[in-house]
Amino acid sequence: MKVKKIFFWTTMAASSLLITGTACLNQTSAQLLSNVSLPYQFKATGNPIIRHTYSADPAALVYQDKLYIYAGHDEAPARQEAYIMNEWLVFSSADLTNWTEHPVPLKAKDFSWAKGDAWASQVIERDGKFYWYVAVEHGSIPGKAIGVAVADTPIGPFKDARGSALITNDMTTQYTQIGWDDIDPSVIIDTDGQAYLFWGNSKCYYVKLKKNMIEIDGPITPVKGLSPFTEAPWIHKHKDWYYLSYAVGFPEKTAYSMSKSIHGPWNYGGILNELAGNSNTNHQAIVSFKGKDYFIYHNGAINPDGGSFRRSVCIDRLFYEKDGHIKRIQMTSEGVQQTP
Ligand code: FUB
Repeated sequence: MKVKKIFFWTTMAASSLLITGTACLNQTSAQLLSNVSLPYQFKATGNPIIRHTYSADPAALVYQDKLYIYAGHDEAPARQEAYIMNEWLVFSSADLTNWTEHPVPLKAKDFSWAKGDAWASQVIERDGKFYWYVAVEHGSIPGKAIGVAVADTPIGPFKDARGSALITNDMTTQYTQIGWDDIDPSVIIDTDGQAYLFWGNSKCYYVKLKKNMIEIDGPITPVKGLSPFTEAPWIHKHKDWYYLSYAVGFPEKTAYSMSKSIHGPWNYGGILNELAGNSNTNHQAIVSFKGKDYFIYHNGAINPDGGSFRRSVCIDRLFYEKDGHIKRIQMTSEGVQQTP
């Protein structure tokens, strides 16, 4: 069993968190230092759903009867206003109330060519293998890069699938000179079997992936019609609409565009989510699970030390209009109901 150290400041009432795992968190203490054994079981009693550790940039995967959430781990100590993110975390639930945190399945250092920064990511399944697309800082090509890890199960163990980055900053300098545009990968396998990778900061790009899921298969193309795009694209399909949701402005709201084709044209659908409390970023995943649709995001709501660099994953309901538009998300502190 793997043991993870958790440093957690909190003054929340004991009743706000039910822990059924091997560690018991004293919710009334000013500073909490405890060891949590993984796998670790806990109950979500509202938003944020994860309160024993900080979690950011959620990506969701439904596999068999479970929802998996893959998140970056915010490790910055209280009052340090910069990201410290070395690893990704995975959580699973069959009912959105009872959750398990699994042993850490992937770290930035698992990519030998990467320097660090376990930023946003997404996992997708194809032919029984699980592909995890991640943003990291490249070790030798200046700027951020996207790598891909592979596993035989949704909880790993994952290993670098290529031994090199899939996307590097020099592949997109014709579109923007910044070094952090190649982040926030989101992936989809279309109904005809073609896989696509979307990503970006300031500019949103997409590219076809080969069937092996670890090589690109064509030119990198900027996505048009998303303005003003900041980052955090999430591509998904619902009925016969493609949706590209993404962060706009800064601090970030979430907006979306929709199209009948994955190649566009993308029509702006409006704001989907307002500023997420106490966090200047707002990174979403959208998923259907057991007949309902969910919006999974992070905020900085954990007191007193949450904020933009100690973020926490939340889940609220998402509703489509009859014409395919998406209703604005209502962020709640109660969160979602337990699924049957
Ligand atoms: O977590 C690091 C970065 O912050 C992500 O890559 C962005 O989407 C923003 O959430």
